[in-house]
Amino acid sequence: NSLFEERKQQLTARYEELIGRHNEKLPYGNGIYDRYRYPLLTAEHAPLIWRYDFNPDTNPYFAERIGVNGIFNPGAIELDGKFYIVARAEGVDRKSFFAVAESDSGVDGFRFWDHPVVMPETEDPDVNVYDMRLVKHADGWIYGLFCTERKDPDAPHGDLSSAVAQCGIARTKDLKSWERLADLKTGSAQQRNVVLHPEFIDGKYAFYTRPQDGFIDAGSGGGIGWGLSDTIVNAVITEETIMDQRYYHTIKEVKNGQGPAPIKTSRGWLHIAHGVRNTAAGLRYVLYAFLSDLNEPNKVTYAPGGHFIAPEGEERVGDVSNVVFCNGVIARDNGDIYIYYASSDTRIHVATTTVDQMLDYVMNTPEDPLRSYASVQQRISLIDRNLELK
Ligand code: M1P
Repeated sequence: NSLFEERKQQLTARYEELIGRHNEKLPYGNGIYDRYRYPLLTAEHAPLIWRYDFNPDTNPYFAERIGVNGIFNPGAIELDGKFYIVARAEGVDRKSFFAVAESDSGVDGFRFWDHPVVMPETEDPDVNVYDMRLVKHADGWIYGLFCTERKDPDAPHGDLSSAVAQCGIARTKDLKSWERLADLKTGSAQQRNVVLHPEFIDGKYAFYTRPQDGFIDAGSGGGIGWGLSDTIVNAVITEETIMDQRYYHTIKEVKNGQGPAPIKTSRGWLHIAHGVRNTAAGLRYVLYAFLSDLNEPNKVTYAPGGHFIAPEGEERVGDVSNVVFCNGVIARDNGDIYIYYASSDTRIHVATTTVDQMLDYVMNTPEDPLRSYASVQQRISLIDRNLELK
């Protein structure tokens, strides 16, 4: 039938054009990182075979059968010189799943594999899984730590929204077959944004955590936590300490969370995290960066004030507007860094920088002075030094 054929051809051509689109660095930048013109992955990048029934007998209109709502919050890893993203794909049924896309350049040409990741369940099936942090661990495995969400069994009758978030753990050698391990056990009722540190600490597996009282609200908890486990199979953290706290009137007043696993540099571990504050328009998520000690990665050594990436332009609008979120970064041996971040729970972007630029940023940007008067003093000191140089 001609309608079927016409639509199939048009959509296939449009899809290939989208995947083949060359991306370009935007001019000027801020000396810390560069943004790019186009998002790398959007719902439109989901393969047509995921969404359409290609049989004209059962789909005469070439209609979308199982839609995709968004592609966001990606984990990222480099394997044999190729760039891989494990994206959070969200169907129109609101369920998220993981899907691998690969690219040669890291800034364009990302194409999804035909099949999404089949993530095995535990005895207590996940209702929703999302936000995978990929880590090449010193033990030789690639780990994917992610949020597993289930309905709160203690929610009062009629409350169909309360959920329990915990950290799911899986490992792989090839991103294709995944071995699911037991969920991480900690003392906290809720855990999201849990990240495995790439090296052993005192012979143990080390985790960045984010304990919370409630599913959305940090309550009396929150902050980026830290804990050790003897094993990764049936991992348990018995002592969780907060290494990066929330703080009044900062970009991380309401909550914060570790982004990807930190990058090892000569000066310390380089972290990218997200900070959240509340506004009349709802929660605002921005990214911030900090450095921690090489031998004690839970000791923060440099903490620049304010955000490092905030939503701009089209990034500001989406399913959950005014959000940037990052759980994937690739640091190459030559010092180049690719920061994969998502905007407004809708699409994926890249920002590029280098280890040297990021170290310059974290070590030479003043800390948040926590009061307007002190902020003015900080700025006047910069202005006066500049006036002498003019
Ligand atoms: O909707 C914004 C983000 O909200 C959550 O972030 P956090 O765990 O810090 O509360 C996550 O669900 C994340 O996926 C989402 O992007």
